[in-house]
Amino acid sequence: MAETIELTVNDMTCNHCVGTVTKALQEALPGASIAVDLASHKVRFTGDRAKGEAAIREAGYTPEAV
Ligand SMILES: [Cu+2]
Repeated sequence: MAETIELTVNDMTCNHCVGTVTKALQEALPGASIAVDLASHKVRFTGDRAKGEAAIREAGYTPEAV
């Protein structure tokens, strides 16, 4: 069972951002379980933390530890 990573992405401000972050994570972590919540700015995914953080940064957002 893969570990679930939880991050805060405060510069994710609308549903377009949610879509961009979700797509970036899907591409970086094929087969991962991914949940992005706009209201809480929380991003959860299974798999490699560093890869997920890099994907979020490359998409133009700032992942922070919860
Ligand atoms: Cu947005």
